[in-house]
Amino acid sequence: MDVEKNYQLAKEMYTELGVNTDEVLEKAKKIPVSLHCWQIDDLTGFENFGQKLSGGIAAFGNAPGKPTSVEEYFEHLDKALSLIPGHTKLALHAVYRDVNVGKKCDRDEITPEQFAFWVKYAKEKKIGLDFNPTYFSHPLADDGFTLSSRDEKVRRFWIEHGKRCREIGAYFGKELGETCITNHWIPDGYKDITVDKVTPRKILAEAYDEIFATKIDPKYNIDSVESKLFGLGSESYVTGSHEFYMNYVMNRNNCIICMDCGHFHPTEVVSAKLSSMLAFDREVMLHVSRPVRWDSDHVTIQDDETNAVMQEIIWNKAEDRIHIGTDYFDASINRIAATALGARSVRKCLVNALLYPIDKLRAMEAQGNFTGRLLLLEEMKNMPAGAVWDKLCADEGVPTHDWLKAYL
Ligand code: RNT
Ligand code: ZN
Repeated sequence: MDVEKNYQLAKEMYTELGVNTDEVLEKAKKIPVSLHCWQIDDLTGFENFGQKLSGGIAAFGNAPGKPTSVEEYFEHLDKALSLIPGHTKLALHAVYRDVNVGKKCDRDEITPEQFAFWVKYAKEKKIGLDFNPTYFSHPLADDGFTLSSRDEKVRRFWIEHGKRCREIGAYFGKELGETCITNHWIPDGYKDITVDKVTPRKILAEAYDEIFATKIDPKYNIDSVESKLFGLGSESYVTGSHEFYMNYVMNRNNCIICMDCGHFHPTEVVSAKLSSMLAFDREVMLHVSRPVRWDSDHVTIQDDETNAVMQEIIWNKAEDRIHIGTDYFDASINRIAATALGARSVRKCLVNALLYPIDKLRAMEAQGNFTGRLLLLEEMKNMPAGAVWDKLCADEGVPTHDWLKAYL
């Protein structure tokens, strides 16, 4: 396949529509996509190698190839990263710490030095780092409550964990010269009909107030809080709902909202929510996932919703305010391929969005030319975006279609 020849043909076609594909390529490479580190090993982590995931989330499937050691984990991660073009960040979870560094401790005492190997890795790979406290897969999360627990001892443990994680996030930001987003998600909730839905939310707001009390330069670390609709075992009530976090963020102004595409009612879409955040100059963290009937965490693909999310970002020039991250874990398919596919799909959708003649579309909309708007939007779907994507891969030194061969 002649990537260059195809690209030149595509370039000509886009030029006729007023789209400069060379500029598109430049932009498309630079937008950070934060790849979660946990599809590689079903979120097992290194803290207690081989431990089972728990806390309202689960990875289903039994595909062979799950790493059996930390060394193997990194071989697999290296491989996945070698298939992903463009500026990548890696989103870590606290359970991916090196327990052999420093004194033996639990999650309320973790330190930046336990993550120094990740900083080294990130520098080598020229990637950024994001972070996530792990408020689950732990005995103190077993009764279903962490930061909104009524048990002071349990709550204190997790508040300390949250504080430590922000410091680690700031350490990443300083070391790498790229802001770290530390995303807080808790599983807290009740399985069955809940009569007091307010008390846990008041407790949670106070817990976050404490976690975020110390100011950290947003150049180094920004915190995000991730809402959820329901979880396994918290079907009736989740303390950290979307409304709770929207109110928290607006009232306190100490963190930003994180929206996971799988954490809303099945007919609700994140792409429809972003404009309301942008209208008030709010920043948003995204967990781009693919919900199939529920919060199933399927691998991100180029579906309508992922395209729509990227269109909202690109068409509103909001790349600096909406932070893109992935979040999925499917153990039924090859984990390296899954990791690469999701990240590639997200960036493909970014390329697709960048290739639209958005100024023309906006002008037609403002002038009331809805016929032209619809006709052009439809026409764009058959344009050769794939040839531009291939060129991006070739420029970045990652395979175009060849990587599929290993799996076909
Ligand atoms: C869980 C949330 C959360 C987790 C990760 C592992 O429903 O989506 O983001 O998937 O923290
Ligand atoms: Zn998520």
